[in-house]
Amino acid sequence: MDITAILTRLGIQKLNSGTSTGQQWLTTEGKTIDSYSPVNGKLIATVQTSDEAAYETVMKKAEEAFLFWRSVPAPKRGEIVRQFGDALREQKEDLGALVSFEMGKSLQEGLGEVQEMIDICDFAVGLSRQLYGLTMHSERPNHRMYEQWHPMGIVGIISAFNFPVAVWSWNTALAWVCGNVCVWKPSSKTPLCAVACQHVITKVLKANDMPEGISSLLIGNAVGDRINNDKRIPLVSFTGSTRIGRIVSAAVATRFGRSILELGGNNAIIISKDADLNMSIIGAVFGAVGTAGQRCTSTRRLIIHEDIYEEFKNKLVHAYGQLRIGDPLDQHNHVGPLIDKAAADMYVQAIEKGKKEGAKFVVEGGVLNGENYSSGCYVKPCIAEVENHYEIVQEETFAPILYLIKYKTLDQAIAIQNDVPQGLSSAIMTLNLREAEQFLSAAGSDCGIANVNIGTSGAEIGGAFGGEKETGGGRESGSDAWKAYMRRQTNTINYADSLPLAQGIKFDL
Ligand code: UN1
Repeated sequence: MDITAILTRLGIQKLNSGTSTGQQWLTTEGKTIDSYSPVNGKLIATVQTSDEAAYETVMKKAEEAFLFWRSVPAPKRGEIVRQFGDALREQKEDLGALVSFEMGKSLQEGLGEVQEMIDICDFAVGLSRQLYGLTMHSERPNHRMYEQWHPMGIVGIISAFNFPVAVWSWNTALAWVCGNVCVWKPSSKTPLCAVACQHVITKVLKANDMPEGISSLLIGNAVGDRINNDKRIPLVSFTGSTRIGRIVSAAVATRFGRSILELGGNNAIIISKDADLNMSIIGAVFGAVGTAGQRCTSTRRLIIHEDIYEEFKNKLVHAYGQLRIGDPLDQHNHVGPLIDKAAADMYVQAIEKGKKEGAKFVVEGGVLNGENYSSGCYVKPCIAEVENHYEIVQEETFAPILYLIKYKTLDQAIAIQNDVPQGLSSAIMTLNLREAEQFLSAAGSDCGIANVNIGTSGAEIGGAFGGEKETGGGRESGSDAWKAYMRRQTNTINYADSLPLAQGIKFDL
């Protein structure tokens, strides 16, 4: 794969030249971030961070752009998003390859991520004609009541490395059709994916004579704090760890801003004795090792019925024996690298902590060495038998470590599934209708996502995405998640020739 050619086609040129390229993000001047590929450990490019002056310039442009954009009819805003989706279709191969190379996920998953962007654009275009409010009957004669949804202003989007482009697009496509403008702080681990997306949208905005402040990019960790504390940003959508999410949420709440939080998961699949075991193996293995266990929806725990526990465990161990680990751009490999060496260290520490607490590894882990693994980021997916209360099992480790837990009754399995601080995704594998319905009932899974005969990851964009408890409670993407990006206004109109008061109150002068 010729990464320089891909970057050039994406509008990112003259890498590492040491001189300004005319694109504000790519230079070795000022404070910079180096983007290394976890695929081969090599430097891809150096990106300039946004300093205070750049931040203020972006915010001024965003404020100005909002004054214009909020009055553009929503279906016209949808037309811009439609063109953005089309531009993404044209650049899908290159952008997917860049996602794969900079983040380390498989090429298929990189392309899948760009597909999610295209899909959310289509969804948002339709939505731009469906920002419906309700009408109500007034208790007063000759009065009309209804509600409208208005844009909020500048939306701050802080996204994570694991979905370097899709999660931004879920937020931004909805925010735009709702009439907001967006400032985006991507993960400092994947800045080039963000620069590439910014190029795509900038071209679309230019071609339509739209203000550039509709979509802005701000790079560097300091920007996150700035966004969280900036009163000019009424809504912050944050994707990342529960630890940082707690800080974001407190900072935004202190200034009475709104936040959408999509934080850690600790997702489990219950494998019933009535499950289709072959389907369950595929769901469990993809859930646990896909994206090298770095999705917030990754399967972390399998809660397996005691009658099939040994059989399922053996099948799983066998399946793990077939996994090919290596260059994610090679379609023969199943598992690519972790994002960086620090992530590999955290994986090693989690295994050690698990062992101290009593975890029994049935497939051992370890960091891989050798020519094909020179980045130091490739690790072996592993499996351990544990008890749910172990500290390490209660935490989210962003790596392919899968925990096995045994159960006797479905009530017990559901209790185990719910007995973690997080509440993002969950699943049951069963062909038994009663079990499936119990799992989905109010007394069942406490997660934002609950699936039957599907794994925990790979949600479609059409549903609302997010979770409960320490996952933060936010919802993004499909269904009516758009409402979080708008302010609701209740309007009462009096067309009578008198002024009757509500609740029958009399006030005669
Ligand atoms: C995330 O890991 O932050 O459901 C998002 C999935 C993907 C999105 C994951 N569609 O696995």
